[in-house]
Amino acid sequence: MRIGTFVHLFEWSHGDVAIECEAFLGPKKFSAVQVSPPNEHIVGDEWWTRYQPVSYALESRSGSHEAFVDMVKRCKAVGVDVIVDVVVNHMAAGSEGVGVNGTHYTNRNFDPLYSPDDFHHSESDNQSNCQVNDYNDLENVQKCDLVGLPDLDTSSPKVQKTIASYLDNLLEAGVAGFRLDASKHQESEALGQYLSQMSSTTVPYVFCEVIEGDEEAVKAEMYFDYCDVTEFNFAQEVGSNIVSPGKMKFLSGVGSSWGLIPSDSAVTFTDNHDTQRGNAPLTYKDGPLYDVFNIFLLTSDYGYPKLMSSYEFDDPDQGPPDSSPCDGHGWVCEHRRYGGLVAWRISAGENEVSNFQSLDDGEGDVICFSRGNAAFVAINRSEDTFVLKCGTETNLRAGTYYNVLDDNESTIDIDESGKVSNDIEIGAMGAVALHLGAMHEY
Ligand code: ARE
Ligand code: CA
Repeated sequence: MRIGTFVHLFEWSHGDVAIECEAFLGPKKFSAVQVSPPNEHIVGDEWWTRYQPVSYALESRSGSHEAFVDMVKRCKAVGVDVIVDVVVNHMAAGSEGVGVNGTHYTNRNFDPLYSPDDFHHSESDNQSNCQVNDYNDLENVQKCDLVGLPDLDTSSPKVQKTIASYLDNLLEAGVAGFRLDASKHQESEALGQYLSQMSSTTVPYVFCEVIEGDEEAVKAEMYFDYCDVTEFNFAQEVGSNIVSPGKMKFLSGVGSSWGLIPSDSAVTFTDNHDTQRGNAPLTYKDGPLYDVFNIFLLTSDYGYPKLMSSYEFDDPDQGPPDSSPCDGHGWVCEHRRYGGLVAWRISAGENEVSNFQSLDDGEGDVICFSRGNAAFVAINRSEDTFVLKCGTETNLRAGTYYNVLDDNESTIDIDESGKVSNDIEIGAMGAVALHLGAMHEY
């Protein structure tokens, strides 16, 4: 079971990530931060320019090589690992261009890294390739170009060596993990091969971006030997029980019995940088209901949760604001709202969900559960204040606890038999979370 929590600081600059590690992520005990691809990419204001690599120089919209190394060092010093978004399924599209670090490229030619023969290509013409257009066909998904992006031949020894050396460079800078972008579009054995060619003695944490669609050719389980895998169905399945009222009561036992991949392989999230522009059930735009979803994400015993931290957007292509995050100018900073739950998860540890109760006479909007004797949460998804009755079982030992979702402003007493000692009001779309690590008097 994963006791950690990580956060994707989407499109934050290296300098701002370093500050956030020191000011918030470290003190709150986040295990890691996922950063946007740090390597050279095409020029442009859109966020997705970062997914079109031009070279593996660590120069990007987020900052210079020097700033990158400084960020990794500063985050590490406060106990926060840096997970890099690694884009190696493909390179930049187009017949010609220049990257943000001045590297010039032409169609399928990225001197000195890759030449046209290092890419999958048509039999008769190394300047063109098929397009990904049939998700039922493994070859098509893995060997054709994804949205027009020249597809690297990841089974080629030369390409594998080049990728492994990029990964080694990242580890040398102190990076602790990788998100392998578009893993679904790379043969899993080939992905395993380049990972095994790294020479660094550091063993990174690796997770693969695989969106397993119904009836599609690529399955998440093909990757389990090499990496954890993004479980996109967690957001869909759990989200649908949060979006509609009356269904919170169904959230006991989220896991394999729901058709999800094994918990130990799953990276979970409510939304990510793609789905918040696509089919996410809830995003920051949904206000308190989205908070309920994130609170469930972080208190669930399933998967390794990743919080999304966004900037506000109307246009889905829009790049990040030109200001410092979390100062109110265009950044959402969702992760700041749930900092207390990171320590809650650490207290909950390996304990599975127990004592799951539906508290509102079958209405199904208010639930509570415990994680062993270490942590307890009550979530009110209704539009009204709910009174958590004196006498509700928590499984906690007697004492006075802070509600960690309330910046420790309020305290709650638990009696000798593990029950709530007084009636407690939980606001609409609110929650109370208590754990052994946040007791008032002990
Ligand atoms: C941009 C333009 C395109 C243009 C292209 C080349 O938007 O119009 O053709 O450049 O010039 C991101 C953006 C893309 C962007 C790309 C490169 O989302 O719009 O293209 O960067 O700049 C599939 C993949 C999955 C992928 C999603 C988006 O399987 O791997 O599509 N996700 C990752 C990243 C993205 C990133 C890329 C991959 C590429 O997280 O941010 O793209 O590096 C079903 C299927 C899924 C499929 C999904 C959506 O659910 O089962 O497999 O996901 O539909 O199509
Ligand atoms: Ca591919």
